[in-house]
Amino acid sequence: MSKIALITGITGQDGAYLAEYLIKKGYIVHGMKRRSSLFNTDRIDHLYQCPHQKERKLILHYGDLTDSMNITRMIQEVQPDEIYNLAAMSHVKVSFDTPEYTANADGIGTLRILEAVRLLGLTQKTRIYQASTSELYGLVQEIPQKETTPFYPRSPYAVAKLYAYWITVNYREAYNMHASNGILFNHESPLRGETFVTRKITRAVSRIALGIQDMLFLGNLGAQRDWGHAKDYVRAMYLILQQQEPSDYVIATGITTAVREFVRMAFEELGMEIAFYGEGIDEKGKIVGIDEKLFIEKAGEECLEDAKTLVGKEVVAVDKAYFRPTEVDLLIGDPTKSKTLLGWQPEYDLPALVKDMMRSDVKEVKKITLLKKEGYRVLNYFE
Ligand code: NAP
Ligand code: F7E
Repeated sequence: MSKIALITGITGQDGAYLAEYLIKKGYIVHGMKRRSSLFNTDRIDHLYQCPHQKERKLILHYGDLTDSMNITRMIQEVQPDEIYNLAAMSHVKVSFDTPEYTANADGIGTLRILEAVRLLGLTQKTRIYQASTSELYGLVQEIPQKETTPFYPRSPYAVAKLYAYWITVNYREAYNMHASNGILFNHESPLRGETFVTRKITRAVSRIALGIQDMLFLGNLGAQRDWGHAKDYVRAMYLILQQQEPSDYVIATGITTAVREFVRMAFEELGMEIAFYGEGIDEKGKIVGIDEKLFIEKAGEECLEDAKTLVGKEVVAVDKAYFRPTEVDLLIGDPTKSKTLLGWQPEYDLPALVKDMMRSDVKEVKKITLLKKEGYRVLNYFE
């Protein structure tokens, strides 16, 4: 008998990788997706199966974390062995603009799932994974951060996730449920949303190098994050639910890097050297050199002449619109518990992550440059 998993947030970065991973393991995967007036399933289209097909491995349901009746009905229909609660308004900066909605979806949404499992009498059948976050550490009280480090959230997003963290622990203790938190540090991939900083960078660097964008505007270049690859991190989610006892785990690489250095690594992937000068709001990044052989290998000979004209030009600047009212300056995780108890080990390091993201974005931008040549209008997104 195949195990049945229900993934909320299946259309997101992690949902897509997790669905693929679980289907390969023989699971039947049910996914909850929000209704949208346009199709919003790009990340899982390769897994999609027509509803008329027999013995489907992927079944989608409309749903929303803010609607408890809908969640309860869906869990009743699916009778899942495992629930991965990945759905969330996941953008920290946006949460300052939508604090009430964020609290409802990210905080109370988790309660709705736990309570539905309890009311449906599934506490002994259904295991629950809650997508907790390194943002809980916020103004860090200890370096590196581990499971016992006190939390100090610094955004409406993090405060909502703090509620979700503790209500998961509470239901575990009160009702003997197999409910666990994965405290995941930042994880990225070619599927990362375009407004998170790593994807914004790899996308913009590809567009600048291939001549369809002039500038990359960023916020806090000095912020440091412990970045891993989403493919490695969804494996950890699965492992957490396979443990006999529920518990909470930090998933991280143990290495931290500044946003500025991530920009440098992205340009370096294409053989371009960038130097930063100035401070604070006046800091700029200028192209100071190009390794032509590497550029041709990574981006193609046809773009080289245009790329050479970038040498000496400023291509990165700071825009305070991207600053946050309260910032999380430094995150670095200690994954000792997950390595020891789960046997989890990441396969990607940061250079391999940057390479994977750049390869994918350069490929994407090349398609756009072809369309541009055919007269299509190409927008310059600075988000
Ligand atoms: P993501 O790409 O932003 O995906 C979020 C998913 O949640 C999307 O499928 C989105 O649907 C869905 N969603 C948003 N609001 C919803 C609602 N009210 N009802 C139902 N679905 C809703 O996020 P991710 O990077 O995959 O992260 C997955 C989870 O891990 C999130 O809970 C996030 O907060 C948490 N997390 C992420 C990281 C990280 O570095 N990526 C680290 C720690 C924790 P649409 O496609 O319709 O927008
Ligand atoms: O920002 C700085 C920004 O938006 C990273 C979510 O998945 O990971 C993510 O949250 C850092 C911050 O991710 C820009 O100020 C500079 O210090 O990529 P981000 P995040 O806020 O760390 C955690 C673990 C989650 O749980 C969240 O769901 O980069 N930064 N300039 C910028 N950030 C953005 N987005 N855009 C900029 O222009």
